[in-house]
Amino acid sequence: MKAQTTGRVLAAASLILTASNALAASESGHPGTSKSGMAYEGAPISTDPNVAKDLIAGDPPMTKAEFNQAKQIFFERCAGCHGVLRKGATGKPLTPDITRKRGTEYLKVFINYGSPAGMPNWGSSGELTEAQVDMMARFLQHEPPQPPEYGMAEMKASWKLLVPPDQRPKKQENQLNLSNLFSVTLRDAGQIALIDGDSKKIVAVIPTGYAVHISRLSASGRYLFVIGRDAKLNMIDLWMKKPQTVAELKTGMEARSVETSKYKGWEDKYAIAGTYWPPQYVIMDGETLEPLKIVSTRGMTVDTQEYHPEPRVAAIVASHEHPEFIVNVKETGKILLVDYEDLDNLKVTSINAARFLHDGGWDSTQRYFLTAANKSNKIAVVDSKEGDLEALIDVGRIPHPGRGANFVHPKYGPVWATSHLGDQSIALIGTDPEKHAQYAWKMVESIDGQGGGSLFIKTHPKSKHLYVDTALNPDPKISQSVSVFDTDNLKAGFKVLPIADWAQLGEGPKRVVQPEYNRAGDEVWFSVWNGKDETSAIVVVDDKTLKPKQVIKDKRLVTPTGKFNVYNTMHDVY
Ligand code: DHE
Repeated sequence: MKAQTTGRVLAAASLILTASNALAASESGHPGTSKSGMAYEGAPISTDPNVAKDLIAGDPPMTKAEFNQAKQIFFERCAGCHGVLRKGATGKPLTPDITRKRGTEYLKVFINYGSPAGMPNWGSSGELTEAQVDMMARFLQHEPPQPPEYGMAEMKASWKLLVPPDQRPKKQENQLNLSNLFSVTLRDAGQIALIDGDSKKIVAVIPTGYAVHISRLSASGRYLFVIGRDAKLNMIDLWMKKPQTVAELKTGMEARSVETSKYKGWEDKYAIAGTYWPPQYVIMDGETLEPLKIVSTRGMTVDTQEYHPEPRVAAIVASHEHPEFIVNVKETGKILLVDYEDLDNLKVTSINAARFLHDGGWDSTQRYFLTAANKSNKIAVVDSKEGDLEALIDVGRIPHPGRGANFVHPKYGPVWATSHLGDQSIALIGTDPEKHAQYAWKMVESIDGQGGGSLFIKTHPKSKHLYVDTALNPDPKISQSVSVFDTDNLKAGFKVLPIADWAQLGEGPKRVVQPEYNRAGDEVWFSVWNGKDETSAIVVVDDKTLKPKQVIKDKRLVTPTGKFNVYNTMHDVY
């Protein structure tokens, strides 16, 4: 099977639905789906192929070796969209009651040539051999083998308390300006880089889980939590002479989210990680990562009220209003308020939102959590004070805010903005029910950016600029640049900053991804995300002049994606 340059493994996605279908087709060899779109949705999971049950007898025949190989391919390439249990999510359900009716030949055509709805052309693209396509078509007609569950015994066995709290420094032992330190995901290296925001020097490179996803800070800012796709969680003590991992826990088999308790009196007390597989979350001790409480998210969907066996945990934020974690459950479309006051008598409020919940962030008052229900093209708003759903707002196609962007609009007052994967629009939502009640929880304006395929949008309370990336746009000109708006004069349209050109990297996809401000709010950092074997960079832009200030290039900067400024992440500034 052809190796992937970037290590990103492909799965279907009808994500990039811009007018550039022709471009998409030429890039991916598949009509309607860009290579980047395919790459975005799926990622390898670390499920051990040898753990599932023996070959299930029945038609169509498969050898045990074939079954195991097909299982591995499915987990790596297909589960991202179709779900591990093939119940369907972004991709169609593929349970045997459906696939057996279709039969081997029909399934082979689909796997070979894909579909305009977003299924990649695995066969004709050369990703799978003819024999593998045939094997996958047969495999799909068998009952899906379930990866193993992962409970307290497994978690405890994986737990490593490398430096116990009493052996850690009593005060900061290094000279770092911690509040302007950046934790940078080095995606395909399985590491993070700590970069000093003042000198722009890499001060440490720390091994973490596989294909790291995000970093979050403890409420005090002392501990950095990094979660890998393989669900390995690293807790890094930034006070040590040389910041290093002080505790580790494998929280499951596949994960994307981690957060820590932030409510007054509960700072640094707990951490929580949500997993894609098994579908559950775990609450841990905030100083040691000792797993304390595991809760399954399996249950009924919000709309059809059917049982879903695999509702994955997406974004998690920590409430500032109550001792609660706010947990997005993707497939059920429910948002959980998990009260961590009494873990033995756990109170969980389940809020009906919409499918499929993904990422989101706070409004500027940090009372309302705004989050994307991406396949419903809606933003759900949770009032964390009252503990209920405030609104469900129709926006553009496949909203993808990251944590979103808060600023004061000249007419509508405080707004929160999201960009979209599926179209070029940027939705502005009024967030001030006190002084601008007539605009609150409405999409007050939709402005056009330079294209679809946007993943992240960002501004800062000290800035008058709104930056929008378009990392997954099929047109390299667009994916390698960002648009920037003047928040006082959105009508003037956007300027385009050719970030990747400024980095002067030569060959490679060079996607420009995730704006992140420094502590002062006068610089914005962008990753120029290249292939694993190509040179990547971080471009620092002067927010006043919109000119490049510095390009950080270093051979250790392998596939940088997310960047997390300690102060801004710790205080939810965006
Ligand atoms: Fe992410 C955030 C899931 C692909 C970079 N990503 C998130 C969050 C979730 C998520 C649930 C919110 C976490 C939180 O706030 O608690 N991401 C997924 C996926 O399921 C998906 C679509 C496919 C996959 O298999 O992983 C996916 N994500 C990507 C990428 O391809 C990106 C661009 C590069 C990468 O590193 O893999 C990517 N995701 C990010 C980043 C954030 C993120 C940088 C944090 C943004 C922030 O500002 O908080």
